[in-house]
Amino acid sequence: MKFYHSPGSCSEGILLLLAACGAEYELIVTDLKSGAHRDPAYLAINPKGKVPALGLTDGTVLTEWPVIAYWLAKAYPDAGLLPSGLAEEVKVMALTEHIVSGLHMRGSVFAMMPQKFLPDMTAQAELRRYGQEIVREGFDVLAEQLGDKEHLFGAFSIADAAAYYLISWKERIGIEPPAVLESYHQRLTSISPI
Ligand SMILES: N[C@@H](CCC(=O)N[C@@H](CS)C(=O)NCC(=O)O)C(=O)O
Repeated sequence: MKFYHSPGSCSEGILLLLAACGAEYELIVTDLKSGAHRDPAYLAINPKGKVPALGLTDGTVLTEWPVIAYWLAKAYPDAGLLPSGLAEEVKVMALTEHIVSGLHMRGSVFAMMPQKFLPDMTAQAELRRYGQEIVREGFDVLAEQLGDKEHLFGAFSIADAAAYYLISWKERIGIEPPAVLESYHQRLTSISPI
């Protein structure tokens, strides 16, 4: 497999899952800062111009964080990245989706890059505050779900890998997570391959 990754981006969460699966893959750094994701060669692989992307051995390219995570969970069942039973599985999927589509794509993107959306500085500050509020509420949801467990749903799951990359951005977002998430994030960092 080929894994297209940019350091510091959400693809770091997928790296955590690849390590948990013991998957063999070639790491292809597609650095967002240098604009490599807009190169025609990369757009031919993922026309959406985003990371992560996972090229499978049959030539299929998987995109979208929750989809790649779901595929890994199903392709490497021994890693136990999703609980057994549909009712439990969809709870993990729902929180994963909330982290990626809600807290990352709306909250953190507005908080970290308001200038991408609005030219006016005052409006940018307002959008940043709006994004921060989404993440602040999201961190509270994660802290509540975590409680005194080691991982969000007890055993390590795809939701933890999503939470891992989001919490890694706390300084750029400008929100301090609750203390319980800080120690949880340190535990996840200790199993990260990078
Ligand atoms: N919906 C996509 C979003 C992925 C995404 O936003 N990736 C960011 C890095 S964290 C990216 O590639 N940004 C480049 C850009 O938007 O130009 C997914 O779930 O994978």
